[in-house]
Amino acid sequence: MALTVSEFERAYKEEVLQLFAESWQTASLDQQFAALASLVKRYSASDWSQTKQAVDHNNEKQIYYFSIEFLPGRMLATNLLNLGILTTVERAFKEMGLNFKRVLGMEVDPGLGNGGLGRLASSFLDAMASIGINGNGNGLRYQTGLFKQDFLNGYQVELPDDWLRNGYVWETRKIERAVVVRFGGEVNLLPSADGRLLAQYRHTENVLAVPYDIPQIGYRNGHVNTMRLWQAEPPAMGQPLTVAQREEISAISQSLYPDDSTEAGRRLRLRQEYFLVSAGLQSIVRHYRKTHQDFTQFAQTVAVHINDTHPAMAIPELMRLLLDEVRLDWDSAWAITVQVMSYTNHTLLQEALETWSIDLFAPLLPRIYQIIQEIDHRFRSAYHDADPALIDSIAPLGHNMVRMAYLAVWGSHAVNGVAALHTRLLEESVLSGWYQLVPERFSNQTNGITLRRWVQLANRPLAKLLDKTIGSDWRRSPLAIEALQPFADQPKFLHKLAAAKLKNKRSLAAYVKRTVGLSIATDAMFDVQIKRLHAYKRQLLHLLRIIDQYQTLKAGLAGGPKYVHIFAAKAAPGYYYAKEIIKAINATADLINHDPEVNQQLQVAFLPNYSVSLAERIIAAADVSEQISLAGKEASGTSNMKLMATGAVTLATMDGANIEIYDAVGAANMMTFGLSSEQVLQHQRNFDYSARDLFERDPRIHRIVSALIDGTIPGIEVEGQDIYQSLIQYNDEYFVLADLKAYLDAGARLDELYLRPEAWGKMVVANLAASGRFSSDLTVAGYARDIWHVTPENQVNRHEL
Ligand code: 6GP
Repeated sequence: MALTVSEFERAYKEEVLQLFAESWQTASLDQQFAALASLVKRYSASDWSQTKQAVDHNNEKQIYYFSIEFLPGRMLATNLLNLGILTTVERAFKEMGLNFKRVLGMEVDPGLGNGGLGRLASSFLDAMASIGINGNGNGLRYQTGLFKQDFLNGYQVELPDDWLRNGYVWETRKIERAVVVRFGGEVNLLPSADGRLLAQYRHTENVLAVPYDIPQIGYRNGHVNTMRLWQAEPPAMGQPLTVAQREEISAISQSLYPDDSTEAGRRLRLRQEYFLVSAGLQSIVRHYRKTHQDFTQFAQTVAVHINDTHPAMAIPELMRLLLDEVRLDWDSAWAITVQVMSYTNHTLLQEALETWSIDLFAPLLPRIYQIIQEIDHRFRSAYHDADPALIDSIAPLGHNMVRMAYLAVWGSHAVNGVAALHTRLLEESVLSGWYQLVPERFSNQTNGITLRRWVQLANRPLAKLLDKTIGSDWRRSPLAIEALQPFADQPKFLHKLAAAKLKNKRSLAAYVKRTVGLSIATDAMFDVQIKRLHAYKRQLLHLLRIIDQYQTLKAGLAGGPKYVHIFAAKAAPGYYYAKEIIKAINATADLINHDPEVNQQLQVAFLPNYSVSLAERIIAAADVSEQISLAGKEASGTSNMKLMATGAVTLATMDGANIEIYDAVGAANMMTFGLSSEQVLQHQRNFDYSARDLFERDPRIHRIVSALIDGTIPGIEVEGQDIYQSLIQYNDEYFVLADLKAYLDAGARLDELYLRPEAWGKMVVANLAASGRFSSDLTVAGYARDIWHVTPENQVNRHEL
C-alpha cells in the first residue's frame, strides 16, 4: 500500500488518541503496540473483505488447512512487511522519537502450537496468502499454550502460558458465524419420506463453537486470507447447565495438548479434535450452500487439508454432513469427500500414530463411529480379493481401535510426507500396506520456511547486505538469491558477511546477558541446537561432544576455535528422560561456564522458553546448525532450513530434509556424519549393535560417557545414572554412541574450516545461495499444483530449479 511517513504519523497519533484517550507522547509501550496493530488491521481490512468477496463472486476454490496447532509467532512486523509499509513506519517511529523495536517486542507469541508441525502450518498460511491462493487456517483458540519454561537449579519448570490474558489484537470474534457441535447422546436411524434413513440425535451435549478470525496478509499483493480459530462455549439457549458441565465445555478450547497419560486427558483430546473438524466443516458447508443449489461443485470449490492425523475425523464428519444434512447417497458423498480431502503425515514415530480405543470413541461420537464402521466395511468389501491379512492390517478399524492414519489415507485423494526420505520411509514402512494399494495417492512435498520472517525480518544486517550485493529480487523471488554464489570468491564481500554475523552475535549476546546473566564471547563459534527436546533428536549426542571438548581442555590440550554452544528446547511435561537431559546439559553448562581453566575457550548457554520469537534471535547469530537426529527418525526438520538460510553451516546426519540441504549445497558445504537410515534398520534387524562394546573398547567414548556418573559433572547423580543406563544397560536405543566417533570427527573438520575465515565464508555463501528452494512459498506452490489443484496468482515454481 502507498503511505507516506507523515500520513502514517498523523493516522498513528490519532489512533492512539482514539483508542486510549492518551497523547502519543504519554502512551505506554503496550498502548503504542496496540495502536499500531490496530491501525495495521485497519489498513488490511478492505483487502481482506475484497479477497473474501472475490472468492464468492468468482466461485474460486478455497483451501482449508485443518490443524490442531499453529505457531504464528509475532505478527506485527510480518504484517508491516507484507503490507509494504515497514520502512515507512520505522521512519515515522524514529521521527516521533518512539522505540520501534521495543514496541514490536510487546507482542505476545500465540500459544497455539508445540513445535515443527504448528510452525509449518503457520508458514503455509503466510505462503498461501503470499502466492495468492485462497487458503484459510482452521484451528482452536487455546486459552493457554504449552507452558512457559524456566529453569530452577537446572531443572525445567513449567509455568502457565496465559497468552490471551490481555486479549489478542489481531482477532475478531464472529459470534454470528457460530455453529453447534454435538457430542454423545444416542443416534437413531429412522426411515424418512425419501426412503432413506434419517439420523436422529437425542440427549446430545451441545457445544457452541464461536469463530475468531485473524487476517493473514499476503506479501505485497493485496491478498488477505483468514486464520479461523474456534472457541468452545456453553450454548446460550437450551437446557440449563451445571457449573461442571459448563467447565467441561470450556475445557475443549482451554489448553493446548492436555496431558494424555490419563483417560480423562485422552477423552478431552478427542473432544478437541472433533470440535475442530465439526465446527470447521459445518461452517464450510454452510458457506457453500449460500451460493450453490446442489453439491456438484463442492469438490471443485473446496479443499480440506488434514495436517497430520489429528483432524482426520474431517473425513467421517464431512460424510455425516453430506449424508444426514445434505441428504446425498453414500457413494456420491464418499466420492466428494475423497476429492476434497488430502492428508500430510509428519512423523515416523510409532507412538505418534494416533489410534483411539473404540470404548472411548463410540460413546462420545456415536454417529461418527457408525460412519467409520461403514467406511471400514466398504473398504474391506472393495478389496475382498486382496490379501486378507494385508487388508486387516491397514483397515480403519482394527484391534478394537480407530486407526486415524489409515482412515486419513483411505478418505483422501492425496497423501504426502514432508521430505524425500520421510515419504520413502512412509511408503516402505509406516504406510507400506497403503502404498501397495493406492500408490498413486502418494507424493512428497518437502517442507519449507517463511524466508521473509527469518531473513528479511530476523536478520536485517544480512538482508541489507544482500540488497546491496545482488539487488532486492530475492525478497520476492526466493530463487533469485542464487545470484550470490559468485561472491563466494570475493574476500571483500566475505568480510562484510562476517561483519553482519558479528552484529547478530552481539545482539544475541546482549539478550543472553539480560536473560540468563551469562556473558558469551562474540568472537566464538556459535554452535546451535534448537528444537523440541526428544531422545531421537539427540541433544545428548551434542552434550557428549561438549563433554569431550571440556575434557580436552582440562587435559591441557589445545582446543580448536572458541565455542559457544547454544541450546533451546522444551521437554513435554510428562517426558521424564527428556527432562533429565535438560538437567544434564544445564549442569554441564554450569560446570564449564564457571571453570576459569576452560571458560575462555568454551561456553554453554541453554536459553529457556524456546519459542518463535526466541528462534528469531538465535538463528541469525548461528555459525553451526546441529541437525543430528538418528537417521530415519526426523520427518523433515525445519530449523535446519532456517539456519542454513541465515548463513549457518550444517553439521548433520543424513536424515529428513538434511539430505535435501546436502543435495542443494553439495558435500563441500555441509558436514555430514553417522549411520544412514538403512544402516540403522540393519542393526535393528540383526540385533548386532552393542553400545556396551563400544563403551568398553573405545577409551575416548569410555572417558566421555563416564563423566556422566563419576562426579565430573556435579549435581546429576540421578540423571547421570539414568542417562548412562539408557546408553549402556538398555543398549542406546537412539544409537548415540554408534554415531559419537563420527560426530566428533565431523566436528573437528568443521573446527579446522572455521579457523580459515575464507574457507568458512565460502561455505556460508554456498548455503545462502542455495536457500531459496526451501521457501515455503515454493512448497505451497507444490501443494497447490499436485494436491489442491489451484493456480497461484503469483507464480512461483520449484521446477525453475
Ligand atoms: C514434526 C516433525 O517431527 C518434523 O521433522 C517436521 O519438520 C515437522 O513436523 C513439520 O513437518 N512433527 C510434529 O511436530 C508432530 O507433532 C505429529 O508430528
